[in-house]
Amino acid sequence: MTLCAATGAVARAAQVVIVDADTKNEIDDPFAIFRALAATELEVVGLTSEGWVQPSDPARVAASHRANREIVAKMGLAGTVTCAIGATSSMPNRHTPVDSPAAQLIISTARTLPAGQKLHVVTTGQLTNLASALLLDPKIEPRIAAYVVAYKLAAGRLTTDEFNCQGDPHAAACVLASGVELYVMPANTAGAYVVDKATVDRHFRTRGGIKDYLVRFWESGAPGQTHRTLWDVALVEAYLNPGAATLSTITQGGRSIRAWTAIDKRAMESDYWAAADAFDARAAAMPLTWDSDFSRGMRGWRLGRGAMLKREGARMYVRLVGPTEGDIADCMSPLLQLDGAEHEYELACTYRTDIQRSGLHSGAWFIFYKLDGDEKSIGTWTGLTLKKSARWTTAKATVEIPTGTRTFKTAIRIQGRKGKLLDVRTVSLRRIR
Ligand SMILES: [Ca+2]
Repeated sequence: MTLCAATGAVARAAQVVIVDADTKNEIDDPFAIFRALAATELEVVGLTSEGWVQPSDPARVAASHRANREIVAKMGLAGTVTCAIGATSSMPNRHTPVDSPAAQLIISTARTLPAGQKLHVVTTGQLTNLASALLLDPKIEPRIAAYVVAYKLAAGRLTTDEFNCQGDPHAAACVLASGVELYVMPANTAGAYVVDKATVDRHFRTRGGIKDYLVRFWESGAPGQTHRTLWDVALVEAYLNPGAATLSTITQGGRSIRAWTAIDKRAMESDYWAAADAFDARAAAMPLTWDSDFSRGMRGWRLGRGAMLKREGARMYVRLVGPTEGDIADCMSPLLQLDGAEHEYELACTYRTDIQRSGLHSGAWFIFYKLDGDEKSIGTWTGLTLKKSARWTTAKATVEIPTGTRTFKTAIRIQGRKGKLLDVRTVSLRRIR
C-alpha cells in the first residue's frame, strides 16, 4: 500500500468497487453480491442499497440494507465492507438528486482515489444512488466507471422500458445523459442467465454461512421454482470475465456507451461455481493467509531482518535476502489459536528462489512452530523446504497438529546463503482434517 502524502489518497493494488443493489427485490442480487465479494481481484469497500418500483416506499430500501448487512456478516466481511443505506425515494426529476449515506459513500470513495484510478460502481437495481452522487458532486464523474444491469437494447438503442429503469426513470435518464464511463448489461441480454436450483443445492446446501443463506433466499423468494433467471449475476460475471460476454459500443445522445449484446452463459456459470467453491477454502484458511493483494496490509505478518515488500506490475510480494553466513532473514506469521485437538493443515505458497539446496534450518524454507499452552514445542520438528525455481512455482506441505497444540505459527526463512533471494507471493493455510 502506497500513501500519497500530497493528497492523502491511497493507491490500492486491487480494483476498488462499490456494489449498489436492490437486494431484497429479487433473488439474483444476493447471488451477484456474493460473487463480487468473493472476487480476490476486487477490493469491495461498500455495499449500498436501493428500493424498487414506483411509488417509492422507504421500507424497501431498508429491507435491502438489512439483507446487505446479513450478507456481509455471513461472509465474515463486517468491518471490511461498509453497508450504507440508499435513497428512500426515487428522483423527482432528472436534475434533482436524492441524498443518502449511499450517495455520500460513492462520492467520498471516488474523491479519495488518486488521479488515474477510477471507482467502479456496480449497480444491480435502480440507478438512484449513482445518479444522485453524480448530481451532488459533478467533479466525481471522471473518477467513476459505472457497470449497470438496466435498460433494454432494441435495434441498437438503449431504452428505459425496463424494470430497474422504471423504478426511477429520472435516474435512468440522468445516467444515460451524463458523461460517466458507462457499461450496460441490458435486461434482455442478461435474461439468458438461467440457473438450475439443483445446481445451487449441489454447491451451497448444508455448506453453512453465506451458502445456506443463499439457498434460503432462493426458497423464500422463489418458492418451488426449479429454474430462475439471475440477471444481476450476468452483470457481475461479464464485469469480472470480459471473455464471457460480447461488449459493443453504442452511440446514443451524442455519447458513447458500452453495452453487452450476448453472454456465454456456460463460461459464466462455470466461473461462478469455481469462485464459490474457492471461497470456502479461503474462509477456512483466512488466519495465516495472504496473497499478492496487499491493499489490506500483511494481515498480521511481520517483515523481519532481510525481508522487504517488492512490486512487479500490479503484484506485490515479499523478498528475503540471504544474510551473512549463519544468520537468518525471516518474515513471521501471526499466531493461529488452536483448540488442542488433533488436526491436519495444508500449507501452500507461491515462490521463486535462486537457492540451490535447502533443508530444515538451511537455505529457503518455512519453519513451523507448534506450541502447547506453556509455549513449549510439541510433536516433531517439521517445515517446508523450497526447491530452486527461477519461475513462480507452488510448494505444499501437510502440517500435522498433534493433540495438545494450542498455537501454530510459521515463518518464511533464509538461513545462510549470503546475497541469495527468496520471493514469496502467496501463502495459504487450510485445515484439511
Ligand atoms: Ca436487482
